[in-house]
Amino acid sequence: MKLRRAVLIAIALVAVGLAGWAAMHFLVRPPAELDLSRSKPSAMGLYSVAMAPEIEPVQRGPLQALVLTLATPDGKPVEGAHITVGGGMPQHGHGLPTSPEVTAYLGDGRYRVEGVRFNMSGWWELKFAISASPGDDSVTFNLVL
Ligand SMILES: [Cu+2]
Repeated sequence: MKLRRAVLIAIALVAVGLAGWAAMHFLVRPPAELDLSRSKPSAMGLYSVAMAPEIEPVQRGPLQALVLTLATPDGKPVEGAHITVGGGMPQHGHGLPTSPEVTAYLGDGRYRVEGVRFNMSGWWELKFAISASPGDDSVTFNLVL
């Protein structure tokens, strides 16, 4: 009988854990005031940045690409930038499932970023660390799938 009770307690704990996990992943709503704009100044204002997914609307599942356009605040294209990509789901505490990278410079301050994948619905952040002649800066875009 002791074993049976232990098994029941274990099952109950697993059920509570699963319910908590499900609540965290499926019931949490993105913040109401989330900035979903696709163009904005970088955090320190060194760059004007625009982020354009190649296929709209952005989908959950497939690998996809986007174009990041960098300009100075007065509108001159920024060439020769080194850009790294990070991000994740702030409400889930995990990062990106892939490691997106800049694969091509397209001219006029436009950089192609490949290898982006969103494997869950919800609020995602895409963070770009930018290093070019104006200096080091970063920008974060929000997406809700
Ligand atoms: Cu998630």
